[in-house]
Amino acid sequence: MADRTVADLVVERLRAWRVPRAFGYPGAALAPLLTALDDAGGDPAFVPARHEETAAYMATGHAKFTGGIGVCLATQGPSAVHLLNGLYDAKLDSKPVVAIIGEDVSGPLGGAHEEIGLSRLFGDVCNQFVRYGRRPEQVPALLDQAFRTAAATRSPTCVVLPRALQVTAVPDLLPQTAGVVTATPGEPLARVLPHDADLDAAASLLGAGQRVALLVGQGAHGAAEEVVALADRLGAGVATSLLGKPVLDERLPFHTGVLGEVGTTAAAQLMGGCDTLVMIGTNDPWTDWFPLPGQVRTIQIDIDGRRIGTRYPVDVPLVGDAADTLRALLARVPDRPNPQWRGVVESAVDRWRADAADRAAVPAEPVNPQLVLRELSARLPREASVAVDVGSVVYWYARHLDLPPGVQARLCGTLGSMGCALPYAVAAKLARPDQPVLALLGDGAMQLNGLAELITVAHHWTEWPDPRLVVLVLNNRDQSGVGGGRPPGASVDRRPDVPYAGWARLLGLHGVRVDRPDLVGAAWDEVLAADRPSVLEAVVDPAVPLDVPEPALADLRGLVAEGDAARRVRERVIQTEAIAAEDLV
Ligand SMILES: Cc1ncc(C[n+]2csc(CCOP(=O)(O)OP(=O)(O)O)c2C)c(N)n1
Repeated sequence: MADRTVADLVVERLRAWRVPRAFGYPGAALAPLLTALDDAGGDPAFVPARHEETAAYMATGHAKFTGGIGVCLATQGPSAVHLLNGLYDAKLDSKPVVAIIGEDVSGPLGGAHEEIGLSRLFGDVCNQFVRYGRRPEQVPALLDQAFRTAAATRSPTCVVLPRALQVTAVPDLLPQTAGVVTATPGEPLARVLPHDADLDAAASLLGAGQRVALLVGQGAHGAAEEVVALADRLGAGVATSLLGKPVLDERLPFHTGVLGEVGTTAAAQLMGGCDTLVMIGTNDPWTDWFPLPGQVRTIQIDIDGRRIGTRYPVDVPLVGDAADTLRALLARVPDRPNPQWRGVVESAVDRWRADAADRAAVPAEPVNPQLVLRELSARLPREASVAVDVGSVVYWYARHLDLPPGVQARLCGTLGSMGCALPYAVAAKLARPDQPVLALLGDGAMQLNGLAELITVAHHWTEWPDPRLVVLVLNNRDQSGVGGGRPPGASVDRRPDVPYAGWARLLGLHGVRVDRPDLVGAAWDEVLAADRPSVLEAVVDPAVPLDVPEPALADLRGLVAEGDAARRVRERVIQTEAIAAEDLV
């Protein structure tokens, strides 16, 4: 039997961390590790992508859809550079990913073939942990530390493994011999709860509030019951961040929908009218749609103390798990329903829902993209996973797709990088091959990464018990970069048209092109019943307006009144915007 090598050790550590698959792009500097993965018989599997960027999105998508740690592999130089977007997505949306880079630089350093400064390149995106493996006995603990740091900090980490190290033979490592640190997989889960005094302060702040709004983010996953209990206890209205959309059943009568530019008028009105704001597990960047400065008293619940106050001034910070903290709060907050405020919120929700239906019914040339999302809403399988790209589709997803409880939907929320939906969908499908997956994207995102990753879909689909992976391409031929809403004109370059459904058929998949509003429902029925993955290409109108809700802060921008109060308000506007702008850099 061949000697056990460091590459075999790496595979063992991946297994110890229960990594089901690693996404990547092959290359010579990774060859020993890829051979070891080949020998591993699929435990873990290696999933090659068409591009390192999409491999990194797959790893991040895996983390987003499964709650596990994503793993991506690349080689030095250009291959490593390509990982960056996917890793920044993980960093900005707080997801654990481990990137393993194979390196094989020969020749004079400082200009050798494919030589780049990997530590510096990854120093920002993986600022919690970037390390080189140097000696075989370091490798198990090195990987454990990369995994544990990624999990504990909810961020990407990076390990560089020189090819020469990967091929080094290792004896069976003895525990705790000199220079050897024993490896320990697994992240010990801590229960994080705020101090009693802070919970008491939050309860008394809530007791004094008359018009309470809850803003729910992705950190509240698993806390839906507690959020609804608190809303009912206080007669509060609820809005979510874009990432928090799947947390709560959107059919609740006091659920105003997504807040922000892509969101609903009802959510903007909720923020405009409340006097008390409870932010739960959210790092929502759309601060212009938050209540006016000085309007509310605020509680923020977040498991990560570093997130407190980064988006909005906070009166009572509560650092803790969302569900546990809300339960502790519920034990202190008396029943104090407020039918009048609830009534105001519910009428805003009713008005918004009627408005949304009207918007989707407006005739367009040829199809209104909002109609396409509404027709899906009526048919969305309850066990589906939905991956959403960046572009105008986010607006339609946020406003028109009702997610039944249980449906998972994920997007590149904070980085806002195009080209993520197809790789996310692949990761979601490989994690749950017996359930349907949808990817929703524009023609630009399809051309950026989608066309290529459809090849990955075509390569894998016959292994899936439920072969449905439906790719919706909103083909508006618009290249303006603002995601529709501009009438085509001389200054707007048109995106080259591509037969997306035809490309699917060429790959042996199913493809449907729809350019009539009355056929959209039937087209959805067809792709959702297909016996293989499908592309539904909807030819939609680029001129449909995005209809951004009026932001709360807009009123203040034109403020001309003089006096101390006005100056203080202006200062807070500037301060709030500076915080938001800084965070978005
Ligand atoms: C990687 C990347 N490149 C560019 C952008 C800027 N951008 C945001 S939306 C958009 C247009 C998206 O086009 P498409 O996918 O066709 O969707 P549409 O909005 O036209 O429906 C662009 C260029 C981005 N967010 N990410």
